[in-house]
Amino acid sequence: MATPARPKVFKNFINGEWIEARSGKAIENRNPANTGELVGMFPASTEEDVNLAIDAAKGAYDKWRLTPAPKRAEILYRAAEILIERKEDYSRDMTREMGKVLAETRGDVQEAIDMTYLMAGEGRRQFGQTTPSELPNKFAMSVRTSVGVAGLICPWNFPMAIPSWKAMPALVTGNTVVIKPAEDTPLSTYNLMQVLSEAGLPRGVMNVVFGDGPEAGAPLLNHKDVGLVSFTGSTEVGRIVSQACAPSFKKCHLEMGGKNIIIVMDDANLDLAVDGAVWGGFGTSGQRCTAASRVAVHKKVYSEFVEKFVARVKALKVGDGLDPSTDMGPCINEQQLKTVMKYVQIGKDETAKLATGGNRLESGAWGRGWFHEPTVFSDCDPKMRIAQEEIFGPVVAVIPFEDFDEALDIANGVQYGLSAAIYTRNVNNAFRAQRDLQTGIVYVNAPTIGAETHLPFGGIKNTGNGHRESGEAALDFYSEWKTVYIDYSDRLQRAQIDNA
Ligand code: UN1
Repeated sequence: MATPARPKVFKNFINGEWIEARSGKAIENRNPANTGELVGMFPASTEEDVNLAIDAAKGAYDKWRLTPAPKRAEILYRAAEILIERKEDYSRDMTREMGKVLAETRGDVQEAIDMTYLMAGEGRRQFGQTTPSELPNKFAMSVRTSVGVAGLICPWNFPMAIPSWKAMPALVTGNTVVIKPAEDTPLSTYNLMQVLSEAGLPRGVMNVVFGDGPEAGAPLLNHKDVGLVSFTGSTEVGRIVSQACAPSFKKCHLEMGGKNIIIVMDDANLDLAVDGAVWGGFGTSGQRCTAASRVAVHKKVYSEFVEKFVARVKALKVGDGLDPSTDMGPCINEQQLKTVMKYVQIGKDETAKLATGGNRLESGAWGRGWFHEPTVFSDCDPKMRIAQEEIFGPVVAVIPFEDFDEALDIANGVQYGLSAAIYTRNVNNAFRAQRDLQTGIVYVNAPTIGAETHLPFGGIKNTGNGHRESGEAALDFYSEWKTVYIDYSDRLQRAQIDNA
């Protein structure tokens, strides 16, 4: 199926129709590599639009939850097939609205495809338990049930992957959805919605409301008909989301900040570790929750590592992600670029050593976008702000350490706990690290990025609130357990405790 032409002026998708926002106002979606290019105008939705979307989702819920899960899944299979056909077009759309290089936006669409297939498979699984009862002629089991209307609030850094992480498990377990994409990357969610609609998703089952967080996201948090909320974004906003969900006891999943580390031991394959640090630190311009924004290196190999790492970082080509020779694209927007510049100044003031980078790129074509040099600070103290706070940009802090225990203390000495990596050939240290690193994800001899869709994704400490996305773990968030006892004895049987 060929990709349909995308309009320039977009609408919300509510109850199976593309409709204008009540406010009549729009938000510009511009290319961060070339701000002169307008990708599209998207609705600036408000509470009225969100309420309409929630009503539609509520109206569609009973029929959808009663549709057999394997039938729900067939729609997901079809959606995945269409995504495969349109992968190239949607990847290009994504690079234009988000800036990351084409190889990475292809990966983003691929991640959506993988997640859609995975969750389609769950249509025929969603296993519960059957177990003996303590009483004769009695059957005991547990089944997953849907929750209701799911409110999904998405970030801009994985514009199709993360909406699919949330929408696919929500849909296959029988929930209906209202999704609010990030205002910087609405087109990729438009594309995903278009595909699901063509794949046969019934009207009202998934609704898209475009707009910003306070106007179009917040109304999802307080609405009595929303049963669960999933949010990916900053820890600061996550706290607001959590508090807003608390009074009505909404199920609330939060995926927030990270300050992920790569530990390089003295027995590591140093070239491999350099490869990992470059990719982990500067892939997606450092704009991943899982980005390796800290690299801790054993003193014995410190100078050799820094020399090799800095040489590789200096050679990265920054530019428009549609150019195949580009290694790293721009920051997502002006505000994010300013945050990066602010932290570079903080690093200098803290007297970290600026090993490379440190400047906005403004000459020539760079001047049209939000570009920043890939930047490395070396000789960092682990307590420095650049080694503690999430920057979400192309800035890496390199920290020397004396021994394994100190490396672990550095790794765990931050408020976040998403992803960590260790490069070592010592099996004992590898196993100790996977046990003692306080993160939801650990890599050995691989960088902090690159999570696969069929395993749990998420973090501890100020990164998460106890739930996981991806894999079977996602089903635990998007469904409720129901325990069912069937007594076929034809008499009142009291449970063991009531007969004691
Ligand atoms: C994110 O950084 O927000 O593991 C998600 C990875 C990707 C997902 C990252 N598969 O880097």
